[in-house]
Amino acid sequence: MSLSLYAHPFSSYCWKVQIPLAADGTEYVYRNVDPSEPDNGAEMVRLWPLGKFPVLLDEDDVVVETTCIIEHLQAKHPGPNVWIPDGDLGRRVRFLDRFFDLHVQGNMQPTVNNAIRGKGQRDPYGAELGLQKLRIAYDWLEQNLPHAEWAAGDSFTLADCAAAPALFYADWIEEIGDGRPRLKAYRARLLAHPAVVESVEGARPYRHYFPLGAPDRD
Ligand SMILES: N[C@@H](CCC(=O)N[C@@H](CS)C(=O)NCC(=O)O)C(=O)O
Repeated sequence: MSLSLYAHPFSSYCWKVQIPLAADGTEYVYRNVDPSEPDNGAEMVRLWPLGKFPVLLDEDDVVVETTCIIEHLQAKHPGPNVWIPDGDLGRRVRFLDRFFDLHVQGNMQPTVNNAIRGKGQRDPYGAELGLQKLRIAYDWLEQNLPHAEWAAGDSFTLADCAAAPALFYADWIEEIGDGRPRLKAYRARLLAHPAVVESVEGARPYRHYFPLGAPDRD
């Protein structure tokens, strides 16, 4: 068995896959696509010309899109965790996975893009619309997260793999705040999970990459 993950330690979507790999204790080779290791980035684009990461290479099988990568891991390299349960619970997990990717990550990304882009390419209106939607997403989570440890109940699933990086970085852009105690406590539980701690610590040397300036916490 040979698994390689083309990824960047600071990338939120890479955390989403690093977390289940770490939680299951799955062995793999980390191919850091940081510009300081250009061969890895070039190889990744050969495998996946769209250049989005992470990319999982399982022998000759190129697997992309984080949710699909985690499904692949569950099917081909199962460990102690069940990332997508069967039945109604599985449907809830899939929905929450979409929620964190689309409505949390998706709505913080315009603010990040706005900060990265040069003059004349910025979109402050799109960034503000994203922040409005992000606040609505926070409020929805505050109302709808279960009274349980994790997003879909008592077990740590795909939904939590998506939630951890999404809420980690979203809070740097728009603080969840004391007005949303359930969501704030959920983020804190995620950041205490050993597999998440591994990704947070792996990203620490790259915090200067955060275009808005990383806050002095977490
Ligand atoms: N839907 C994709 C999103 C992946 C994604 O956007 N990754 C970011 C890094 S966090 C990326 O590749 N950014 C570079 C780019 O968009 O070219 C997934 O779930 O894998």
